[in-house]
Amino acid sequence: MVKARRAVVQRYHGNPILTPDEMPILASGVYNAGATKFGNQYLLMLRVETIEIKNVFWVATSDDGYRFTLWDEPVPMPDTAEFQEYTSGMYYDPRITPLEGHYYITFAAHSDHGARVALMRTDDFKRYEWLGFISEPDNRNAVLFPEKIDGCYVRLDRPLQQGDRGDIWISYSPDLIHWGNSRCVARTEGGWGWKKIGPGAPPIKTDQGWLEIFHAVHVMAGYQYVYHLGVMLLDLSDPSRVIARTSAPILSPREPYERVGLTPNVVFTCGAILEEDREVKIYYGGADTVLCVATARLEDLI
Ligand code: M1P
Repeated sequence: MVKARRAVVQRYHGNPILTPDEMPILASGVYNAGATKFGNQYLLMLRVETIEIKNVFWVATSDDGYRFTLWDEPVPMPDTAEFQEYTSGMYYDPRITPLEGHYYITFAAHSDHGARVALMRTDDFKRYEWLGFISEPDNRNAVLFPEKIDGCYVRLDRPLQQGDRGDIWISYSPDLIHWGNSRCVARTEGGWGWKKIGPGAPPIKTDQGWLEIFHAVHVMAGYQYVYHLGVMLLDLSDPSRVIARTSAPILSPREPYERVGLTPNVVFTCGAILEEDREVKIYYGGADTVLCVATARLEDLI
């Protein structure tokens, strides 16, 4: 067995980059952010947990990808009876995909019906168009591919199976609303991902395939869920085919801000940004409490 000379993923020395204390409202957590480039800025859409344990989304922007300014108000959400019914528990984990000149946001909607995937669209991150719920329960962690493949919109998600298990699935759509032709892409396996695996950041296109950073969960001592990050490469023209998948996590909870918080021992990503120089910035939540960033070389991830 050979010990790698250095980790593929490097934590930013200034982590965490956002904490609840910096929020304009009283918050107990700010984490799991969708990420994109917006004009010449970095933009995060953050999952924020208020001290009343209610969830809101909040936008923050930055010139350098590390120092973020929080906007003054939360993201305005729909106020329809349908939206209220299916988000009566909470809504969380926004993922942003630039697609055909718009920004699409998928997120989880939770109620006593279970968890569903919801979709909205924006051009300016101020006004949002509500597009509806795009799955039945129990499904979440949906990420859209940033382009059509073979004439279809494509997504990965994580339908939940019996016993709180989950695999990564793929579905196709002609219009982003109606989805089908679903099949399983990757199953739980190994010591660090035997309980469930799910899509993390929206897929990144590379010459060698779609790069998908995913979360993987194992359970310690019979009850403690531990969330890691892994990476897999999917075929460019048939992303239901896995070309390669890491046998070890690329990031596991290790630092105090990843091990102690609202939910201990969690690193969880909803967004990563590929830079022109092939550095990948991976934004991730630490212990469901703070927002962190880590970097990797694209070729190392591949
Ligand atoms: O507490 C860890 C994560 O648990 C849920 O993720 P999942 O549905 O993948 O198990 C979500 O609440 C997520 O936000 C949270 O970080």
